[in-house]
Amino acid sequence: MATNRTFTMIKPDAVEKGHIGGILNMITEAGFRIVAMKLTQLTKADAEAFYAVHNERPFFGELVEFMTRGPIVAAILEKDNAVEDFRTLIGATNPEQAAEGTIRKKYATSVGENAVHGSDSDENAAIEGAFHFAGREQF
Ligand code: FUP
Repeated sequence: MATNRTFTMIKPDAVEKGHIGGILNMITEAGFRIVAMKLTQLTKADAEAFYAVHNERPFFGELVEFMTRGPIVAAILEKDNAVEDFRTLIGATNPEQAAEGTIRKKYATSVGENAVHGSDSDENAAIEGAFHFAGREQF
């Protein structure tokens, strides 16, 4: 299997509640290697660009407001089959539908405040990782 990479954010809700350590522990226990990581905060323009695919949706304003309200942890993760396996680890967007043992089941509170992001394709993982990290920040 090819080794590949995905991009994640620990979102403002989870950072506010002190769940950075718990979430990183679940990520590393699941076999992901952290190849880049930082605590940062999205500007309104950053969030609008990151979620541009949703800009016609009714929740877009709330999503941008939420994602900019405090710091996030941005990280690039490496593992065989990283994108798909990380989507499995985080669970469904709506925590009520998230499987037992997933990050969102444990830490998310609603569809909007759902604790973590995970890229949905290899192509988006590369775009999202490059949005946050220079080549020399990726190990
Ligand atoms: P996911 O890939 O699981 O993060 O989910 P989506 O790409 O479908 O949605 C991106 C973000 O939009 C979610 F993390 C939360 C937000 N969202 C809402 O706030 N309301 C919705 O009904 C759907 C998504």
